[in-house]
Amino acid sequence: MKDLAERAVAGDDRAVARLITYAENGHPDLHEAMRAIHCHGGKAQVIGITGVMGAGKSTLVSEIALEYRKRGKKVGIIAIDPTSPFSGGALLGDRIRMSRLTIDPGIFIRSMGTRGMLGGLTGAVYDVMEILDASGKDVIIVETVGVGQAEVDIIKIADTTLVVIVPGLGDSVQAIKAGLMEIADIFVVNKADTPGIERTMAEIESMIDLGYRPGMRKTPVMATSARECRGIIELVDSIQEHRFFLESSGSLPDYLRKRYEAEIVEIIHKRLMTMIFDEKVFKEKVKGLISRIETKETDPYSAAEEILAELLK
Ligand SMILES: Nc1nc2c(ncn2[C@@H]2O[C@H](COP(=O)(O)OP(=O)(O)OP(=O)(O)O)[C@@H](O)[C@H]2O)c(=O)[nH]1
Ligand SMILES: [Mg+2]
Repeated sequence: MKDLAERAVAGDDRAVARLITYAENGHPDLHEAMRAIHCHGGKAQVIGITGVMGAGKSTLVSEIALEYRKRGKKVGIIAIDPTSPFSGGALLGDRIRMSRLTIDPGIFIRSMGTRGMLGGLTGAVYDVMEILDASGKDVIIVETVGVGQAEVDIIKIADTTLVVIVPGLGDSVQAIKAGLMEIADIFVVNKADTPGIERTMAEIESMIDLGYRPGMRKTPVMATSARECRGIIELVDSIQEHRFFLESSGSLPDYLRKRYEAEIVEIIHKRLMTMIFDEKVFKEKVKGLISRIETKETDPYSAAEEILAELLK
C-alpha cells in the first residue's frame, strides 16, 4: 500500500487510479496510504461546478480543463453522480471533445458513484481529492449534479464554486430556490448560443445587485457556450481572479481548514456508520430496537440514544 502511495505521489496515474478504487471500496489499509499521501498535498486549486441538470456542466468542465492545459496546468476531474457521464450519453461532437481529454496525459478523469448513505457528497471524494492533489495535479475540478445536499457540500471542498444555469425556463428562479445563489463564487450562464441569454443574465445580475453590500466581492456572471467553446478563456480568467482574491485577502488557508474539517467529520461519520451497520453485534442490536419501535415499546429517538450510549461507553 505504501509503495502504491509512493508511485501515486510520483505522478503514476495507474497507481492513482488503483488508490482511488481502494478509497471507494473502503480498503482496510487505505488509511496507511492516505497518511503517506497527506504530506504531499494541500497545493492544488479546487474548482467546484454545480447547477441544474443538463446545464452543460460536463461539457464546460472539458473546456475548462483544456484551457488549463493550455496554461500548462495538470488537471484532475472528478464527476460525482453523473447522469450523463464523460463517455456515452453525450452527442457525437461532445464525445470527440471528451476523447481529447482522455488521450491527454495531463488530464485525469474519474467518475464516482452516487452519494453517501445519508446524502451529500460521497465520502470517498475527500480521499480522491487528496490523492489527486498529492499526485501533482495543479487544478482539480469537481462536478456534482442535481439539486440537494451535494451542491451545498461542494463549497466545503472547493476554493471556487461555479453555479451553472441555462437561459429560459425560469432557471434563475430555480437556482435561488435551490439555495444555489448563496454558494456561487461565479455564476455561469451556459448555452449562450440559445435564445434568452440576455434576459437570464439580467435576471441573475439584478438578483446579485439586491444582495450586494458595499465592500463585498461582487459575484461575477459569465456567459459561456461550452459547445461552441465561447467565453471559456474569460471564465478561466475569472476563476483565477477569484483565486487571487482568496490569496490576497488571506482567506485561502481557511478553505483548506474547512476542507480538512469536513474530511475529519466524514471519516468519523463513515467509521460510526460502519460500526453501527456492519458490526454484527450492532446489527443485531439495531434489529432488536426496530422490533421494539414497531411494538411501541420504544421510539426512534430513544433507540438512537441507546445506540449512542453504547458507542460512547
Ligand atoms: N446549445 C448548447 N448545448 C450545450 C452547451 N453545452 C452543453 N450542451 C449540451 O447540453 C447537453 C447536456 O450537456 P452535459 O455537459 O452533459 O450537461 P451536464 O450539466 O453535465 O448534465 P448532467 O450531468 O446530466 O446534469 C448535451 O447535449 C450538450 O451537448 C452549450 O453551450 N450550448
Ligand atoms: Mg454531467
